[in-house]
Amino acid sequence: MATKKNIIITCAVTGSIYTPTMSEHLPVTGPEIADAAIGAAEAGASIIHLHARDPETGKPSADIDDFMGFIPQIHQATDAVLNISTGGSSLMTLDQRLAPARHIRPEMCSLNMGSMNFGIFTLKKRFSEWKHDWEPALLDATKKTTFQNTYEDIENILSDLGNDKGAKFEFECYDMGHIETLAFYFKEGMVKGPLYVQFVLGVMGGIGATPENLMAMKAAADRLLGPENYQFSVLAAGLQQIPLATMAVILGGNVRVGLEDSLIMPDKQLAKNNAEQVRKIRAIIEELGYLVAKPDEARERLKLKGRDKINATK
Ligand code: KMH
Ligand code: ZN
Repeated sequence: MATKKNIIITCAVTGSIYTPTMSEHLPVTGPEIADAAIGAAEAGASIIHLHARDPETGKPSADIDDFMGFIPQIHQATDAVLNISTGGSSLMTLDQRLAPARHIRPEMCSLNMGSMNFGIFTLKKRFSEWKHDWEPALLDATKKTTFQNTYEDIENILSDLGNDKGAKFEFECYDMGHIETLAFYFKEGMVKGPLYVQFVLGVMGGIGATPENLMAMKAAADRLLGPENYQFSVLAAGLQQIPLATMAVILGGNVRVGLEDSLIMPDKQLAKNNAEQVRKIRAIIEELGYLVAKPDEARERLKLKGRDKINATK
């Protein structure tokens, strides 16, 4: 973008990668996810990226009732943009993954720009005892499954959630080819601007979390999409979360933090909650002389349909 805008902080509060054994602070129940989201919004996140979990076991869930255990509360308590995942988890079918966003008709949802290996099995060796049997089984499953996002899947999501239900997308790009795919749909006119591109670094199967890779992703997006057509955000997994988010700010982008992407703080201690990560990146943003964007600025810049147009009830 030509002029420097305030920084949009997205907070992804629970996700489907980490499991309850890995951190006692991972939000699991409806009230926990609602508290996490409200705390993150109060700390300065303008977009909240949401997955649900089974409240008994913490297993990733695509059940609308589980989403409704926190959506109304967050919608009532904050004016943050609610961004519903369409990625779900590796054990869900595409229809299961899309059901929550189809119901909620959110202002934003994620759209993963290609099929890929999505390995989280390496996390298994860090633990010997598990709170739930599903945890090691889910990690193992990622050795023999792919995260499916075919061209047809992408087109169905663009058409159903975008054209029909008015959502804008967080385009999740885990590698250069995903930016090429986004550029293809942009040039075809199936994706309309302004684009919000999430550079995802550090997922095994995607590009690694290094400064050089982030520079290369940005250069590819500038060349393929045109700098005037997109805004970007950076999500880096694990310990690189805050360093690469800082680099995103310096490069003119936006940031995503939250326990979906990293359970820890830069000092390697477990984050006690999502707000702690939001406060950390906000302090860095402000130290660097920038401001954080409020939700209505995010709405305006991303041309979102408005918080009154979502279905935040059962
Ligand atoms: N878990 C992140 C690496 C989605 O929800 O659609 C990417 C993500 C995918 O947030
Ligand atoms: Zn997600």
